[in-house]
Amino acid sequence: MGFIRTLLMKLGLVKTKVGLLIVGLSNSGKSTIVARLTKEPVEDVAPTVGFAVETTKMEGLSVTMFDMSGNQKYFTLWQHYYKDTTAIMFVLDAADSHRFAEADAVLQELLRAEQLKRVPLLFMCNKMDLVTAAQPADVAAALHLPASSARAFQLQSCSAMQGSGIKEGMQWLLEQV
Ligand SMILES: Nc1nc2c(ncn2[C@@H]2O[C@H](COP(=O)(O)OP(=O)(O)O)[C@@H](O)[C@H]2O)c(=O)[nH]1
Ligand SMILES: [Mg+2]
Repeated sequence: MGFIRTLLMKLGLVKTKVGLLIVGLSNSGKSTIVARLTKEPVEDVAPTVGFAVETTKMEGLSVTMFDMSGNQKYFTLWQHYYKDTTAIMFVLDAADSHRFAEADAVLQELLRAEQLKRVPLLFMCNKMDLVTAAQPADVAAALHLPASSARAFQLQSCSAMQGSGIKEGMQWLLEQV
């Protein structure tokens, strides 16, 4: 983190709290990414029922993570968290191309939300350790990722299993808040 930012934080001039909304289909790897960020063993991650909330310290910031189920029946539940959301992470299982259309629907729902219009979004192209994983360019096309938009947007390849790409993605995201 830059010296100026640290100084501004000490002076109370920039935000020190981040509300991170984590969304994606079930089984995409959201909770495994959260476990990576909170340094819990990734082997212990169990399927999430409904949602989970965890707070961790990163880059001097207090990051509260709302790990939301991607199931469409929870759409209304997400909305309760929009007002506290200052950053969004969308997680995709890049190896599960059968569900790209479903993931696209969830993502478009999120992009449409008026309250989140200016909130930076990190798109995690997860499970890149699998040989069957789609390439980021193909994912960008299948999920209609914005080529340019008013919102800060970044596509990051990662493997929550191997722990690669997570730190880079989060560094970018936390610089945007
Ligand atoms: N191969 C591989 N498997 C992963 C990766 N990330 C998560 N998984 C596995 O995918 C399954 C679902 O992960 P989980 O974090 O529970 O997904 P969630 O439903 O989105 O929270 C688990 O069996 C994880 O071990 C990854 O990067 N690579
Ligand atoms: Mg989960």
